[in-house]
Parts: sequence; C-alpha cells; structure tokens
Amino acid sequence: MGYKYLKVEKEGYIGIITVNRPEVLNALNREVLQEIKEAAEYMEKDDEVRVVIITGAGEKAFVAGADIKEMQPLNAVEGRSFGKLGQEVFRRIENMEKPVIAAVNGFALGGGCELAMAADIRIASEKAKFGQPEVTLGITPGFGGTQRLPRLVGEGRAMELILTGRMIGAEEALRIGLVNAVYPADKLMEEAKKLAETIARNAPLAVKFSKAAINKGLQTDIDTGMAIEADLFGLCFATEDQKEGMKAFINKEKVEFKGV
Ligand code: CO8
Repeated sequence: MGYKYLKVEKEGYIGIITVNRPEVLNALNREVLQEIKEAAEYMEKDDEVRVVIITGAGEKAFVAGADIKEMQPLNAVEGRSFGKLGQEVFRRIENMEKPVIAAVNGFALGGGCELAMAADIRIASEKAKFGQPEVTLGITPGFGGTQRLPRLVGEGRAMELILTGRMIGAEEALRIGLVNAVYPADKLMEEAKKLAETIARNAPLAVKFSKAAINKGLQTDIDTGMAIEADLFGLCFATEDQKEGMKAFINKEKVEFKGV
C-alpha cells in the first residue's frame, strides 16, 4: 500500500519503517500514527520479515514529538483521544511478535522518545538527543512515557527527566540504559542492520517466544513469570527448528532456521 508519511521497505529478512516528514522533524500527527500502525501490521503479517527497524528521515530528527500544531487547539476530550491513539499504536509495536529495533538518528523528543521506548532495542547516532519536554508545553507525556521511561531507566532518573523536561545526549542515554549502543551518524543504519541480521539468523519462533516471555514476565510476579517461561520453553520442543538446531550442533553443521 502507499504511505503518505512513511517509507516502508524490505531488505531480506529486515523490514524498515522510516517516518518521513522531515520538514517538521517527523512530528507525529494522527495520520502518521495511523500509518505506523498499518505498517507494523503489514510487517507482522509478512512471513519474510523477521526483524523490524524504525528510524526517521533526514539528518536532524528521529521524531521530534507529537505534532504541536495539531495538538494546540484540542479540548480535553480530543486530547485524551489523541493520547489514547498514540498509546494504542505504540502498544501495537511493543506487542509485535517480531523484534523491533529503533535506530535513533536525531531528536527523539516527547512522542519520539516514547516511540523509541516502544521498540525492543534502541541504538543511537552520536547526534541523537532524547527528552520528554511535555511539561514545558503544559502537558504530561501521553504516549506511554510516564510508564516506559521509569521501567527502562528507573524511577528517580525518569522523574528528573520528565519533571525538568531536560534534553540528554546519546552518551548520557547510553549511561542510563535508555539506549544499548551509540554509533557515528553515518554508521547507524549499517549497525542497525547488522544487529537485525544477527537476530534474524536465530530461530524465529524461539526469538518470538523469548520476547513474549520477557514482556509478559515483566508485568507479573516472578512465579507467574517462571510459569510463562516454562510453557514457552516447552513449546519450543514442538518446533522443527529446535530439532534441526540441536541436530546441527551435535553434527557440527550449520543450520538455516525456517521458523517452523
Ligand atoms: N510538532 C510540530 N512541528 C514541529 C515539531 C513538533 N513536535 N518539532 C519541530 N517542528 C517543526 C517546527 O515548527 C519547524 O517548522 P517551521 O519551519 O514551519 O517553523 C520545523 O519543524 C523545524 O523545527 P525548528 O525550526 O524548531 O528546528 P530547530 O533545529 O531550531 O529545533 C527542536 C529543533 C529543538 C527539536 C525543536 O524543533 C523543538 O523543540 N521541537 C519540539 C519538541 C517537543 O517539544 N516535542 C514534544 C512534543 S509534545 C509530545 O510529543 C507529547 C506526546 C504525547 C501527546 C499526548 C496527547 C494529548
């Protein structure tokens, strides 16, 4: 399908979604959010795609937030509905069965930082800047930031970042665990693809179950989490990839996982 605000591409096992609205630093209006949801659903259904990368078009921004011009006139009911739309789209990304990598190439502010946090792994360019500046605009983070930031960096750091609206650079984001790695700007996509390829070479169902075990387990007590892990671990033994993967190890051969 055609997208107005996204570039959606496939390279082998990798699906790439690029938010493409550089004239406003890739700001998220309703249409962009809707398109991101459609692209995520398209990637989820496509059996060739094993890993998804999300990035932003242009040199400056990953996503500089929700569209402030679109939000400015909203009343309370409309504001809540806009917030709910962003929450729903980002939750859809988080709940994708396939792993999602955010390649943060520039400003990731407000809704942009929240989009990156909905991905499973974040890597950043040296030029990336992160922040939740909502309180400087008279609003709270509304696309999951108050929930995901403390889970990722801890309550104290999240409180400071959200209550001050302070912007941080890539190195600080790395130090506090908001991103996993920082690369020179011209190497970011290459590194994102290398990471995606490493994941894509592994058994797709085992990757999918591992993601599910982590995400579901983090929302419950440890005994329930262990039960979730045991069930998914058991399910792996019903797959061809487990039989082939272990046989290949024993016979000192290479394996091409099929995802069945
Ligand atoms: N929305 C709309 N337009 C934007 C946005 C945005 N978030 N960010 C940048 N733009 C536009 C600018 O208005 C400008 O347009 P124009 O050329 O027509 O004036 C163009 O992009 C380029 O931006 P700048 O000229 O400002 O570029 P600078 O390099 O000078 O500055 C910054 C870059 C620092 C990133 C700056 O643009 C900025 O501060 N942007 C806003 C960042 C921000 O506050 N983001 C958070 C938005 S709030 C949010 O995301 C809430 C999510 C939850 C919503 C819940 C709903 C109820």
